[in-house]
Amino acid sequence: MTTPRQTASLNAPEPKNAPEPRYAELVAQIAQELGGHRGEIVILSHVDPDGDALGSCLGLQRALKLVGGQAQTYMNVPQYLEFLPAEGEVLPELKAWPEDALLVVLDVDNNDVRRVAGADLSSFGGRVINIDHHGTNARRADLGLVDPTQAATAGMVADIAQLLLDAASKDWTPEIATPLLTGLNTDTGSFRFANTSPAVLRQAASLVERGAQLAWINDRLSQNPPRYFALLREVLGSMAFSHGGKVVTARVDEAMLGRAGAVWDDVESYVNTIRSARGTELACLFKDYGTHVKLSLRSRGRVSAQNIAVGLGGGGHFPAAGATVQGDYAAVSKAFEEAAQTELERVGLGG
Ligand SMILES: [Mn+2]
Repeated sequence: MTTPRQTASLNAPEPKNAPEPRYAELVAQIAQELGGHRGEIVILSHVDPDGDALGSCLGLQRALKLVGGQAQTYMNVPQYLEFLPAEGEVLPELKAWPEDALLVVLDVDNNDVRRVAGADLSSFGGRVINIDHHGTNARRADLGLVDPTQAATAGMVADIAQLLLDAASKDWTPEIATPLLTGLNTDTGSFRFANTSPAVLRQAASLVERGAQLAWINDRLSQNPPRYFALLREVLGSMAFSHGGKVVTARVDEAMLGRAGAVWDDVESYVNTIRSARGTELACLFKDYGTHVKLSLRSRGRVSAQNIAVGLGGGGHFPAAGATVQGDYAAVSKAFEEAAQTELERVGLGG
């Protein structure tokens, strides 16, 4: 499959969406190395962390601690996910690399230094394990498990946690299973997106059997503060349809955040609100920072959000992807509309 390219400035790799053929072998290798490591295991994920980023990190950290390891996640937890970690369990930023540290990077390509958050990777010289499900991953870790057929990184971490617990003759706890189920839940849009495969439902069922609290996760994820509704009014006010109603967009800028008393962390969920507009194939939420614009893309299963994001220098998955594009809103929205048109034409929806 070729990927349409919209700009000349791309150096993102071609997405590879085939399953990882050595999956079981790599899971076993990673579990063995993590379980045998003496010294601290530093766990990191991506900027703008989501439920899969935090859930994967927290599930792994808790499993490693249960089997006697030292593990610490560094992440700025967004407010809507603050219910998941205990106080002080996740630290915002690693100041200095511990001696003999092993680094685990979850849900993001460890080579993408602009996307990995929580520590300065350029000052780290130790071994790196990478576990990810993005097809755009360049696969250059010391030990990597990259399987784009997985709906979430958390499902892979669950397989690794199983082997860690087995080797130490320890049982699953709700505290380990719940964050991992949160990752499956959020990356599938609460088991509603096209990536909700039989495999991910089996992974979810298995985590519920191991004590994961699905109803609690959904209750906590669905709670919104009053500023959410104030910003929702702004987002709905900016909603626009294009390409004969097949594309829906909305835009948020600093002034709108100011009026609603909201922050950028609050914005991410609105793309899922606008994507439910009937007749649309593609939704895009523009986060307009003035000098650059962040795009959050969601597709309905016919057009590829990933193709459009990669064409704009970003990445992601077929149903959900994103890009950060330098330039003002007018220029970036024009580039997006062109990329969307190319993708609609590619799948025969261009007319
Ligand atoms: Mn993910």
